[in-house]
Amino acid sequence: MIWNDEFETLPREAIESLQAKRLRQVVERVNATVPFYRESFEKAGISPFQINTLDDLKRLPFTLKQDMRDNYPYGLFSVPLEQIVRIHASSGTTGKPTVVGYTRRDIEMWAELMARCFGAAGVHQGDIIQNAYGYGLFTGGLGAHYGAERLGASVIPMSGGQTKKQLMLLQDFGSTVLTCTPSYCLFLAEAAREEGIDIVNLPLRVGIHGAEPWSEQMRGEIEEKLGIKAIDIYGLSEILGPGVGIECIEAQHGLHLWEDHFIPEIINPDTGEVLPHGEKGELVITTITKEGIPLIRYRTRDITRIIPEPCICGRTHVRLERMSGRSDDMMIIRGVNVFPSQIESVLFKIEGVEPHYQLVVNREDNLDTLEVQVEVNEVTFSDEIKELQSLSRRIQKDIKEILGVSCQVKLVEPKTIARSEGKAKRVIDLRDQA
Ligand code: DLL
Repeated sequence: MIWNDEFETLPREAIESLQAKRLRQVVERVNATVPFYRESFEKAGISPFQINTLDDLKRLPFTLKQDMRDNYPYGLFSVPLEQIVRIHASSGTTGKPTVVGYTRRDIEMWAELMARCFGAAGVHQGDIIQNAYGYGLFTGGLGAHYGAERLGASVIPMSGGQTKKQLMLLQDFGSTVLTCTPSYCLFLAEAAREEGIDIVNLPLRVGIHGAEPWSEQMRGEIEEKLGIKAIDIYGLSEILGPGVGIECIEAQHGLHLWEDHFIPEIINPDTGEVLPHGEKGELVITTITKEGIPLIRYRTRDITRIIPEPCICGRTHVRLERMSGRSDDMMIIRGVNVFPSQIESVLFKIEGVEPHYQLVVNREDNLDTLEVQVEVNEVTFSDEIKELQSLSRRIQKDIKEILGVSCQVKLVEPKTIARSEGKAKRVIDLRDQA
């Protein structure tokens, strides 16, 4: 369902002229209200009045996560605190969190975009949405919640965790839509199997999964194990939270990014050069309507490409290919660049292997090593050593052939790898300690 027909199907020229107008406004505004931007424009020798067309965007400097840290907590806000009605923060792995503030209009806009996302995923009034994204400083829970209410569906604010209770509600409340990370979704499926719950035959119809990278193979696992359509949703707290982009259920290919509110660019992460549509690189986003904390050319670190072809669903907003991962998560193993999601794709094609894995990177004698720890199912685990050895050789060989990287494979017992209620931790990098 197209939630906002007027905006979701705007002709390309109309999108671009709206973007150009909004870009001029936001650049002028941050220049006037955020000292960081005034200084950064000055340093780059550019006046906001020189930004007139979309093409001028590339003349502006980037904003980095570090800039948000340096201006912790409120330094990048563009309105006085009295106008901020909500504050979220993303934890980050080191140091202080990244803080974002929303005005009343920002919250309205967020709810509208999340309602569009639900519509794109085929969700409508009458649906019962079990929201298992965490409520709290994390944007997932409240972001999806407000969108669900805006849509007019019934939302169950379950939050993450409490797996047994999740399963009880899925059965008793007849949830038709589940929102949670893809890794937690598979965990729920596993827990259901153990409890003897026939999850495939529950009313659940759609899963809306994001907040972490996942592969097409993982989608297959989820769809099969839960008997649902699994939809990829993208977002980040710095830009909004969930709802920056989503796949449509018609194509399930590429995430429509709401271009009346955001301008996407793909850059070469090493040089900062803007790449043409279709080429893979780092996603950079400029927010053009946000009031609380507008960001100019924010480097997301997420790796994707813009799919230039129009979509069959009728939406005119560009699509981003499923994220391969974050450039910070990219492992460089003896010179070969590898994303965890690429290893995931290889693993999930192999019979007997469970969709739970972790990658341990280390350094021995100045050489990087990669150990792939992956669970095997009960049946395989009880096999003879000979068969287990042959399975681990097969995994090693497939990874080498497809990704060009050598690794050690450690097959582990079912349920050895820690399950996550939110974002899964796929990589353990021991190199700094080596
Ligand atoms: O994860 C917001 C969100 C909540 C998105 C619920 C979708 C669903 P952060 O905690 O700030 O915000 O983390 C943002 O997570 O830069 C990506 O690296 C990653 N990420 C988010 N969605 C996807 C996705 C939320 N669909 C960071 N595929 C982003 C791959 C994703 N990575």
